[in-house]
Amino acid sequence: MLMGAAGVGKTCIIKRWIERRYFGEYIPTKFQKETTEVAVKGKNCKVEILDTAGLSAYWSLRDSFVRTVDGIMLVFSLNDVESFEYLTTLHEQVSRGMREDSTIIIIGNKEDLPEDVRSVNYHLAQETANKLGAEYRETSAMTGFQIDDAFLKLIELCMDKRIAVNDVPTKKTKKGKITQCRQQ
Ligand SMILES: Nc1nc2c(ncn2[C@@H]2O[C@H](COP(=O)(O)OP(=O)(O)OP(=O)(O)O)[C@@H](O)[C@H]2O)c(=O)[nH]1
Ligand SMILES: [Mg+2]
Repeated sequence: MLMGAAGVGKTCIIKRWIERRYFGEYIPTKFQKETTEVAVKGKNCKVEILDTAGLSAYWSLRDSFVRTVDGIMLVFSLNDVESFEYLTTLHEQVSRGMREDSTIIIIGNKEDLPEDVRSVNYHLAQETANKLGAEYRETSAMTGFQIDDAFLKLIELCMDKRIAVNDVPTKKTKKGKITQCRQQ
């Protein structure tokens, strides 16, 4: 699921990944689902991507799906400091609602823009992501920069976390009964 302020590029990021093209026109999203398939760690994965609204009128729909997803991309735009500041609030809300075995990655989009219009520097964004315990990637839906990497990283993290949280090893008792034990 992609979340973040309006106009940061969530829909363009998805279109770049799935359709390998840049869709530059801005049409505000209400809520939509896209599907694709990708090989990760030698396994074919069917990936469902939820594209959510930055506009607050549609947030109730967005928020009702938080608990259902394996991974969340929190997206801000590198030339929009308010969209970056909003991430901390969003992260707090999402962390309360999401499942224990789901994962968050933070994305600074519009990396193609020149330095003079950039208002969030790499180190600040990386430091914030560290504090929130999330990976950070800078992407450009326009050029395709790190788009594959961002999605593949999130999918890998989702797979690893799911295994770590849900892998409950079994052991045999003296009577041969199988019991489950949590890892320490
Ligand atoms: N320069 C640049 N512009 C981008 C990039 N990605 C998106 N844009 C522009 O940003 C605008 C908004 O992109 P969207 O993908 O529609 O934004 P969104 O986050 O889905 O917006 P909502 O659906 O309203 O939440 C578009 O007009 C794009 O042209 C990028 O990587 N670089
Ligand atoms: Mg959109």
